[in-house]
Amino acid sequence: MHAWPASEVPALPGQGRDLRIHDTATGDLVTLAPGPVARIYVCGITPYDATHMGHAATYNAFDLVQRVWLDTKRQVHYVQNVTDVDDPLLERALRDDVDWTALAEKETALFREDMTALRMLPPRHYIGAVEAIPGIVPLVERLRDAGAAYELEGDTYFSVEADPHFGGVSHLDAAAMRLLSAERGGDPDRPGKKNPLDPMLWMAAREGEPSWDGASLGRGRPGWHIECVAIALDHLGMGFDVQGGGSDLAFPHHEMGASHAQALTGEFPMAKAYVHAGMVGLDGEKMSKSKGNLVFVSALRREGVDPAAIRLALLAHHYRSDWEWTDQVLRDAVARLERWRAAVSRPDGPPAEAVVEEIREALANDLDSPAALDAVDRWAALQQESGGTDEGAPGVVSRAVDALMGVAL
Ligand code: 5CA
Ligand code: ZN
Repeated sequence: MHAWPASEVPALPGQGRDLRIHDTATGDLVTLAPGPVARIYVCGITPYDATHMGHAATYNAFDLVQRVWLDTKRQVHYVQNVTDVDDPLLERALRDDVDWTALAEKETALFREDMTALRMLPPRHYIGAVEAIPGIVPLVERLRDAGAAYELEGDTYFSVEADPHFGGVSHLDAAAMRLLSAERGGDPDRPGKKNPLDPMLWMAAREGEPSWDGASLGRGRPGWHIECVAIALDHLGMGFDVQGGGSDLAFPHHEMGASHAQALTGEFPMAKAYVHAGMVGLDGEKMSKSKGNLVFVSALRREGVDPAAIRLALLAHHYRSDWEWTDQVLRDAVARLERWRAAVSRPDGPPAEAVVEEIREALANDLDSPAALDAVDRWAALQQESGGTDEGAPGVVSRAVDALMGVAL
């Protein structure tokens, strides 16, 4: 499917830094050394109740990853999926008595608009689960033929025992895995499974639900984890640089994905770094579609909030921390945007080189966007207090803020 239009990324003077980022699989900060084309897969939305502030915060983190890479003069091959068929989407369509494809299309369109307004760079390949089915079926058949998958009452399950590295992404103990599996789309209590954690690869057609031709698997629809593996391997291949998502994807989604890919290719893990963003909450609870405690990007835009202020509100939090959305967070961001715009509206100002380097340094250091904002705050305060004589400095700061953080001043 089509993605959304790219905003321009201004070129900056000087040289960007290599990104050091926290990898969940090793539990460490790793300095990534991508080739001339850095490869990143970011898990996309399940298209209902888009785009809430939690989504926006997670996509903001991975937009920063790309901007740091682009600043090192690399190209970026970015792939994102849309889980446009899955249980929660079908359940929502049923609840609201709407056609599931119409719901998915409407929400995906809204997500594209929000991403465009927030100046998030688009993926080169934006792929729906439904359009990926012809590539998913042969992978499931291969897993089955290799003994890594088995059939249970017509459904096909992956056997986690097929992967000697299983657990190597999230490092959780069995009890925690079982709990999270039940919470996040698994069915650990279904009788007949070899291991309660085994996830479904292919679900046989159910009465009243959509289904597709699955060749030797029979009619059905794909499981969630194999969807992302098929899309990532098809477009990026094994050993790409980053797989990203919110921290709720570490287990089971990224763990199972790495296991599927291991069983298919013999390599582990699929990505060089597994990067996870913290959860955004509202009123003490994780913002989630199932709880319904959501603040939407589009609702704020409708109220006339500048998308650049929303973006600054996201950037004010370190991507790995869990944080709460409040009215004050937005008020602070609106005030900061006003200060920055005033500061860059003059033709001259304090020197820009140091602030550009500080932003670079901060973002290359595990995407420390609060430190980057702080650097610009200090420059803007200096501009307001005593000004400066460097001709063109405000333009350089303005371009740096746009190129490295996606904020148009
Ligand atoms: N379609 C799957 C991924 S393949 C999915 O998880 N979709 S989602 O719509 O539920 O979430 C999209 C992304 O937003 C995921 O990376 C998820 O981790 C992230 N996300 C969801 N809720 C929050 C939240 N409250 N805070 C931060 N990130 C969130
Ligand atoms: Zn995914």
